[in-house]
Amino acid sequence: MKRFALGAAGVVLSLATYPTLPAAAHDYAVGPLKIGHPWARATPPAAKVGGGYLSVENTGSEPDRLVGGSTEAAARLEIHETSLTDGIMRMRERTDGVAIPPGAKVELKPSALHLMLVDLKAPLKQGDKVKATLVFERAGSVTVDLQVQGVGAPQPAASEHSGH
Ligand SMILES: [Cu+2]
Repeated sequence: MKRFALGAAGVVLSLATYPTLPAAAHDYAVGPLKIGHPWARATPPAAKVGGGYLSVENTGSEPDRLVGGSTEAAARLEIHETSLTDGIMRMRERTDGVAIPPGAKVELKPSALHLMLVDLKAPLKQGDKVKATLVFERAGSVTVDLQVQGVGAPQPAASEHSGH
């Protein structure tokens, strides 16, 4: 009886801990679009905005466009572009969205095209998962988990990205 109880506890423990392991395949698909490793950067306590990053690969033969989205973590999810002008980093909203041509893989990453979580309901904490819904003109919408990584994370910590 004692042995059985221990065994049952072990099973419960392994099930409970599984979701917290680093996800080897943290990818999503909608139609011919593949969404790779969505993540967000942890924010300082008083921050009202946070950055979200991912890749979109179009394996189909028709052009598509990321036109917007929403997130449970903030009032708005905007598409921004960072550019360096006169030595100053500036961000502007890309109201026309992001083209995803057939065969292309578009990266949303720090200091470039990115998602901006505007008016955060709470700071983004490392280790959190934040749901975000992305809307594409042709493929429709898909909900992904943004994995929150450290404040200074320049790129995903997952080993699959170490070659970048
Ligand atoms: Cu921004």
